Amino acid sequence: MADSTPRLRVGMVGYAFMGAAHSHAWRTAHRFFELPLTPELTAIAGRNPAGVADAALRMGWHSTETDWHRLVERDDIDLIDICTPGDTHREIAIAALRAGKHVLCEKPLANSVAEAEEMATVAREAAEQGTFAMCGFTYRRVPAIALAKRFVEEGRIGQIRHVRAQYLQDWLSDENAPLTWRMDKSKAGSGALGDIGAHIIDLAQWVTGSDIVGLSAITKTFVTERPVGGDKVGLGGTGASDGEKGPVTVDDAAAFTARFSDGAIGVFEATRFALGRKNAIRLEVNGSKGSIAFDFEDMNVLEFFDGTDDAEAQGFRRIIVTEPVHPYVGNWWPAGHGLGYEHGFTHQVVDLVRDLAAGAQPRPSFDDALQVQRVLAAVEESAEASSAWQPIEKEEGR
Ligand code: SOE
Repeated sequence: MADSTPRLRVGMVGYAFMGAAHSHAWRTAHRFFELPLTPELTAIAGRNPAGVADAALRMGWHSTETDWHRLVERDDIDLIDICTPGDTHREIAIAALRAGKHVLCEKPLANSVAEAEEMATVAREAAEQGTFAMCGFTYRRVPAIALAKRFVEEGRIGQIRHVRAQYLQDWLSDENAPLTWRMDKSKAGSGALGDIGAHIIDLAQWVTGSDIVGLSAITKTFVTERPVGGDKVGLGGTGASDGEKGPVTVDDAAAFTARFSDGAIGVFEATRFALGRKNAIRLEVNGSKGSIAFDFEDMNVLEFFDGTDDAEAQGFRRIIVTEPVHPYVGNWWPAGHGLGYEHGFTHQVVDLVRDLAAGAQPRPSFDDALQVQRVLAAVEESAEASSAWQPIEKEEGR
């Protein structure tokens, strides 16, 4: 029988790593979750005609464009999904919103606070007309992280005192790993800071429900030149190089201490040089009543310490977050079977589609992402000023 659910016709820009993850989510969400709108993979855009045609075939898109402007102009598209490097986000997002298309934009929102402010302003105006923008901080939708937030909201952690957040990768540890766009400030805005530090900033603020109000930071570029010739898509590139080297213009690692609006203190670290750590997003929160700890390398588990338990029975418990009562999990497999990296993207589509159908602002909004951008900028400013304390302006739009 034909599916009579109205369609959400999606146009995606970019088809590398994030494009593949988003395509999977658009294809999958309505097959596991009941959605008020069925996503349709209407068109995909990329500059290389052969590359985009191949991507469309592999990822299930119905048509292609070689210029994103065409995608934005098409009247058979309801939402533009931006999966390109940060230097293109502002222009595409603003054009799409002004054309009356909803937007999902990869993180970090932009390459500077000024760009992010402009995007947030246009998004606020568009929201008044019922056109919405969302930023893709997908890890919010990992069930164990969503459960951590639920525990905070239920008061199980009490008054939060400490936030410890790390995002550890190691794919640049090898000094001969080739140069890619992620090491080019003009394309990526910053290095480990914006690429992965942005995720832990967003997670820490979202889980605790409290904003970073000031910080002191250091950044470091360990390897200042790398072989050119890497591909432009994945993380490590092809490695094909004739010995020529080019400059790395971003940070390899960033670390900072922070104060939160609710009085908690935080310690943050983002690096691509933590040899042996592949995608270790670690978040630990200690409060007056309990603690929670998460590590993405064991992503189906949330550790929880309940300080109200009898002293003799106290200890961190390891909650396997695969029960139907846990966030998002009931729509997938029987308990204990586990979810993976891609499910966060699928849950992002689920929440986005439900909000759009309800005429509600999906979160994280561009205002939420602008606040993260202010923290990123403060880290860079502090690092440049010998770690001087940087206060962070409160984001009024949130
Ligand atoms: C590369 O460091 C990267 O792909 C990030 O860009 C993603 O946001 C993160 O989820 C995984 O690592």
